[in-house]
Parts: sequence; structure tokens; C-alpha cells
Amino acid sequence: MTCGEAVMKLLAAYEVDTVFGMAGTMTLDLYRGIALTGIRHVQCRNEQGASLMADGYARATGKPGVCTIIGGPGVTNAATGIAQAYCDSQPMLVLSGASPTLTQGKGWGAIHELNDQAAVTAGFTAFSAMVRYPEELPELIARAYAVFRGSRPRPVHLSLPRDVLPLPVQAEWKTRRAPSLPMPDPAAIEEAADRLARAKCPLIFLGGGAVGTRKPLTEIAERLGTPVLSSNAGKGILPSSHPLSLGCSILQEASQQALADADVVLLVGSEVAAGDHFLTKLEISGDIIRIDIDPRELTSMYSAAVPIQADARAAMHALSSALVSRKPTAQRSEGEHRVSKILARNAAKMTDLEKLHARVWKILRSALPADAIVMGDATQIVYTGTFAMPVEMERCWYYSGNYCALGPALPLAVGAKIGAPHRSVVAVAGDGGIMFTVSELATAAEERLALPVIVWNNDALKAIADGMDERQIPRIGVEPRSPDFLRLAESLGCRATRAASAEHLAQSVREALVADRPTLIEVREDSPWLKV
Ligand SMILES: Cc1ncc(C[n+]2csc(CCOP(=O)(O)OP(=O)(O)O)c2C)c(N)n1
Ligand SMILES: [Mg+2]
Repeated sequence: MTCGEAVMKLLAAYEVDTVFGMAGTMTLDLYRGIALTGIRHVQCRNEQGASLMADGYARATGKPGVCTIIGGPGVTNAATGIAQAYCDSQPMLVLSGASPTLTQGKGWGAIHELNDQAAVTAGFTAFSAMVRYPEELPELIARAYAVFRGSRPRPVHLSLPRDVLPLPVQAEWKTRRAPSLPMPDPAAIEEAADRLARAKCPLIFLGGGAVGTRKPLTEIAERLGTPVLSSNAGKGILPSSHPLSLGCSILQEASQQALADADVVLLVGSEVAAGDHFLTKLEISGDIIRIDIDPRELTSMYSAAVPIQADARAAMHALSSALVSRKPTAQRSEGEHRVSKILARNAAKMTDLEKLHARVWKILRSALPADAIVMGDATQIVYTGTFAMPVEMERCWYYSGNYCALGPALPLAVGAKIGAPHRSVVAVAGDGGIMFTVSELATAAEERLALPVIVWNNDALKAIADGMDERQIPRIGVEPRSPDFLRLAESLGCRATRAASAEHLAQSVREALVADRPTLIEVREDSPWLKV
């Protein structure tokens, strides 16, 4: 067996069933391994598509997404998807080729040469290693799974030189168990419970690290009458319809004010990324009780009066139990009253454009099942969707405000649909964003994915054009000419339509969810039926 075969066999033992990739002469023996194990290979059109699909697969399944790419340009192309997964704490294993060991660092012009390739991804991976001997791999892959399952999940990059991949491997490689998750310190939980019980005006803020805490979260929020606000990654952990839910309204002023006014803030599994609220720093004047698996977060600018380093699920269960014996100062009815006042103030401040966006979200919500996964790009309609699209379940709404790249929505949706074929998945991108990764429509068509791809077309890079208008800067480079999206999609093997009315949009989405291929649905911002 070659190293390429042994590594894929080991990954199959870690339950890898799919990889997203693009082959090259460098990685041929990795593909010998893919053939041997029968692991599904999804062929992307660009390695950026592969890393973003792997990210989407991870978000839909909770398992690491895996990509198999060449070194050099494969790695630099994939960088955006890897960096986004890093920002959003998603597990991803990147297996890339690399130049022959002897040539590395010499500048001899080896094909796909990239100086110090492992260092290129070091800044946006948990670790990046250049493999020298096949025998290093069982430990490196075990370490990767320890990152995915036993700590804050983040991407890992292993570079496999083209002279190492074909080497013979004698021993049988075995999986190793991931370490257990860190448990909360009982004394810190008691202190947190005391402070929360004494709070007059508490507030909970949730991020993606709080996924899986709905039960203890609901108990805590209801017992203390605490409004619950979330980041994009935390959206849906508490259903939007819960009377204590402020949803992901952190972009809106009244919610920001509520955070500033709270006397105790329970901040769970979030770095409070600026991409979610567009401010340099949110104001929080009350004491912060922070629960985070990553110790670095606990000393960030949102520094904690009570820092609890632990798995959020364990910590929230412990906190809920500790509150049972304490009499809360705040009352549920007061909390619910606060929430409705804040939501009403937010609604009153919505701009006309946000109201237009909200109408589209209302139509999409009506056409999508409750567990549909929405992958959003960096477009104005998605910024509005953060607060205007109600979500009842966690892990259903994804918008990476933090990395905020253009182009991820489509490949994220492709990866999610492949990982969770029975779930409804939809991509929402702007006319600018879709062009970054539009070639992956061909991948989606080849995989026959029932995928609605909504293109919000305002004939501009509008977020930036608006910024120029506001600052009296002439519009430069923000009104690119778009192709005919319908013909483009059709030529890539997709169905395509332009929404002609609210009913037509809803019907098109419903049909796209059960079609035999993807459907591009163009929604024009200047549609007469969208105006009131
Ligand atoms: C890779 C990348 N390049 C540039 C930007 C800067 N940027 C942010 S939003 C935006 C406009 C996007 O246009 P479009 O997708 O049409 O969405 P709209 O703002 O028009 O709704 C740009 C250029 C970015 N976020 N990512
Ligand atoms: Mg646009």
C-alpha cells in the first residue's frame, strides 16, 4: 500500500465519506487512495470552491470537511475557504500536495513551487504541517481530530510532498481517540449563578460555540427572564419565536443599547465579532460572565468578570442546575416586556431598503421548511436577513460576517446539500458575490443537487456604492456589468428563472427544492412587485 492509499484508508476509519477536490500530477497517489476506499470525490471547478464546499459540508454535518488539492496554486486558491472556516470555527482537513522534499526552499523552479507552503496557511489553521515521512501521518491526523472534537474546531492543513505520497507503508494505521472536552470549574459556576440571580437587568449573548445548549439555555433564560441575543453563528439556538428571543439583531440600535444597559451579560461561545455588528467595539458596561472553550477569548477586549473555560454544553447545564436553588431578582414577565419593546424599537428604525429586503425574506421563509439551511453571501439583503429572517433551529443560518468574503454562499450550499441531502439548502448571493464562484454551478449541476440559488441583483456592488455616495466619492469600480444570469446558469446545466411576483418567487423556490438540478432564481431589487 502506498502512503496515499494508507492516508485515505485511515480517514475512512475516521468516518470520512466525502472529499472535495481537484486532482493534479502531484496528488495522483492520494487519488489512488480515494479509489481504494470508495470515498466520494466531489470535483470542484476551483480549489476555492473545494475549501468552501468542505466548510459547507462541516456546517451541515458537524463532521470535518475534507479537501484534496494540489500544492502551490491549489493551496493559494483554497486559502479563502480555509481562512473563513478558521474565522467561523469550522472543522476542516486540507490535504494538499507539495513539491518534492529535496526541492523545497531551493528556488529551483519545481512545478507548483510555493516557498514554505506550511507557513502560508499557518496563520489561518490550528496547525499546518509539511509531512516528511509517511509514519508521521497517524499522529498528525489524530492531532487534527483532537482539534475538531476536543477543542475549538478549526482547519488543519497537511502538505504531502509528491515524493512522499507514493512511498510504501507496511504497518496498519489506526485511529486514536480524541481527548475529552474541558469541564467547568464548579466554583466559577457558583459565582456565575450568584451574579445572575442578583442581576436586575441581565442579558444573554450567544455565539456559534453555544450550539447544542438549547435546553439549559431555555431553562436559564426563562428562570431569570433574560433577553437572548445572538451572533449570526448563534442564530436559532433559541427559536426566533420564543418571547425572550431578540434573534440576531445585534446590527440594530435598540439591541445594541440593551446590551449596553444590561447589568450582567452572560456571553457564551462568541468572540462578538465586529462583522456581526459593524462597530469597532460593542458597549457592554455590566459584568460579563464568559463561557468559552478557547482561553484566549476569555481575556479579549470583552474581558470577563467570571471567565469560565469549558465546553459550553457542560457549563450551561451546570449553570442551569446551580440556578435552581437561587431566587432570581429579575422576572420573566419583565424580560418578555423588555424584548417586545426592543424589537418594536428596532422595527420602527428599519430603512425602506431593509423593509424591501424583509419582504423577500418573508417570502423565502414561507417557501422553506423550518430546518432549511440558508447560506448567505456578503450582500445587503443578507445583512438585513441577519435580523429579518426568523429561524427556529440552530445551524440553519450561515453568514460569515467575520471573514465577510464575497462568493462563499454557493459553494457552502453545495457542500451542505452533499453532506445533508435530505435537508433543504438555499444559497443567497448578490450579483457581485455570485460571480466569484459561479463556476461551481457546474459542480452542483453535475451532482444533480436540488438547490435554489437566489441572486439578489441590484446591478451594483451596492454596499460599497452606497458608501461612496454617502462620502461624496464618485462611484468607481462598483457597477460591473453582469452577464445574463439565466443564460449563464442554463449553460452550466441549471434551471433558471427571474422572480416575477411574490407568488412566483415562493413557487420557484418550492420547485427548486425538489428539482433534479440546481435552479438559479434572479430577484431584481427594482422589481415593481417588490415596491409597496
Ligand atoms: C473577496 C471580497 N472582495 C471585496 C469585498 C468588499 N465588498 C463587500 S460587499 C461588496 C459588494 C458586493 O456586491 P453584491 O454581491 O452585488 O452585493 P450588494 O452589496 O450589491 O447587495 C464588496 C465589493 C469583499 N467583502 N470580499
Ligand atoms: Mg449587488
